[in-house]
Amino acid sequence: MTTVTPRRALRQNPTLLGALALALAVGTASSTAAQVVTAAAAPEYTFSQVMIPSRDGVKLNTVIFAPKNQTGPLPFMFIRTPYGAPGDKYQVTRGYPELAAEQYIFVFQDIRGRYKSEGQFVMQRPPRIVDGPGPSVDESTDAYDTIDWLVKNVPNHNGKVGMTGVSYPGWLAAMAMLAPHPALAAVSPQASPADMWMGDDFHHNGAFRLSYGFEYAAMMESSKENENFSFDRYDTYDWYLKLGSLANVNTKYLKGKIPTWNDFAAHPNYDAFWQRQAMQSYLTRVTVPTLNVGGWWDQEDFYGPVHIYRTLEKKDSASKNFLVVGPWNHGGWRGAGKALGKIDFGAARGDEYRATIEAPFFARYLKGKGSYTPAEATVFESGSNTWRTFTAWPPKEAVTKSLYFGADGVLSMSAPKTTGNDAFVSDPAHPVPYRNRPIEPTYYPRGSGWGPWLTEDQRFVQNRPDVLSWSTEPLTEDIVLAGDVTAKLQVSTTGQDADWIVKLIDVYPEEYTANTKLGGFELMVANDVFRSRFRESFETPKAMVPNQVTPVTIDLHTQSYRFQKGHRVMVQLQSSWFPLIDRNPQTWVPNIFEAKESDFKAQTHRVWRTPTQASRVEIQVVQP
Ligand code: PG9
Repeated sequence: MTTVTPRRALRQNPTLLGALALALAVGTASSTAAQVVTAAAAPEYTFSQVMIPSRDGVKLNTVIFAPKNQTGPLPFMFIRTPYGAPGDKYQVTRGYPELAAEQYIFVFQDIRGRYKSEGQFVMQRPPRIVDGPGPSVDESTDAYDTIDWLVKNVPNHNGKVGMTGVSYPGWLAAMAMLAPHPALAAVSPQASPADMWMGDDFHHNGAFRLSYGFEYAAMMESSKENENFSFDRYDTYDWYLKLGSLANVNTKYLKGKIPTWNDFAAHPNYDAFWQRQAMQSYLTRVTVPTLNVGGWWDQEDFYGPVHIYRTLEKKDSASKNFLVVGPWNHGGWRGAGKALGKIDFGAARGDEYRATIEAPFFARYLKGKGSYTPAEATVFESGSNTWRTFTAWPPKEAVTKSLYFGADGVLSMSAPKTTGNDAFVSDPAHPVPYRNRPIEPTYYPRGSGWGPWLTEDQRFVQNRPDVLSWSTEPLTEDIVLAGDVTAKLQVSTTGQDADWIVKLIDVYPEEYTANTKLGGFELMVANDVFRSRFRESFETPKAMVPNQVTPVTIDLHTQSYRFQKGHRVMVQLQSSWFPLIDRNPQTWVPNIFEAKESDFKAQTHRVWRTPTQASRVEIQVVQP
């Protein structure tokens, strides 16, 4: 039996406050100073539904909401989605209250092959090669053809189109700007993935995101409309463990019918399949003003927005490419965004962002209203809970400091003076859970722990024998992380492959008077996984030599975070994160999707601290 997904409901009715009237004093001296757009009195709409033809004849279901009290020509706000175009105005008034108040003609479209649109769905259809061989359509041409139809057929518009969307819709917005229609005047890709193998939904550094990859592929490709995989138990940790080898997915459940799962299994390395899908190589110019938006604790697509920003920034001679990152999970800025899990960010940061950045950005570029230009980089500094702006990201003034792993669990800024190692046994039969059990399916039931898991208190694994940790003394002054975080490990294993998961953590003081319930809380600030087989090449994996000390570098991405005086900085290291990441057999198999049960073996892993080759986490910091 299958369960109809609440995902569509989530997409269409995110937890929003409805009409907002914000008069915000945002952050500190370095905060964003911008025109505030209020969201009172969202208008009523004239609703129409049309099948818009694309160049190959496939018709795309499109719904148009034109404000009834429209007094003059308006721009379009165009959102393409695989999750079902809305049938009522609430997607507009609740999802985009400030833009609704500002007045746009809202247009939503089902992409080809999904919901009421014709054609074949292809997961993240790779862009066509313009004027080259291969298909003549892609998501960019579908956006182009629709915009062309809109400007020719819908009355009372001003000739300008904006596009936005979160996640898959964000990616679709980014695709539209590759070869934009002349009417496309501004785009805000939000939480858009950029590279599914390197760092977004499906893999991180080649380590397969099992629970997400499996559940998302099944949800999207079991039918034209979202359809969740039905688990036979509440705690999916048990289900995935019992599954055993990934080969069982097709044998027992999907039966070869889900193309994306088949692609996962057929392309375990960073081969032409993944490279062709990754966005980086297509981002060769900034075609329209681009507002890239992401969340520091995005559990799905954090790699994407930062990489799209950084890639475009290299070509941004006209200064039209901007970055905003706030204290949110996946799409958290479409709601109030005041808190995530137990962590409170002091005010409704999502409301602030939408009113003071997003609405003025579109008002300027689509309506010629005001002169607002976003700062190059607007980032929320969690810890101190302030918005900060920078002229570059990472900031030009940031310097790199090392946090060295020492003996007896000590983390310090001094390199070790003697050689040693910390060892643990990693047993694939008992993988470390990535979040507190029970681990509900990703998107249901409502309140599944998936959304806020990156802010969970890491004490839940602290004392496991297969989780190492190093910690500083309580800080005597603030450390302000503003920029990149990189783990540089020296490791060995008795096996031939191993995963390394590194977590940079803020440890709250035991007596935390601001909120006694958070005393000693361990908040993850940066993290990621690396699969050893890819240490030299993502295209060509290579076994580890048993017991040979080997360097492994892990990109822990980027952050803006103030470790406050009195807090401690901690690094935790472990070798499994289950079932977020599939289990590494730890013996050599060319393709883990084909591993046999007998290939999975417990191994001893070591993390080395040699004066000349010290394991450490490097952080970019600015003056407190
Ligand atoms: N993270 C989802 C996704 C985007 C693109 C491809 C696959 C998955 C989403 O929330 O849309």
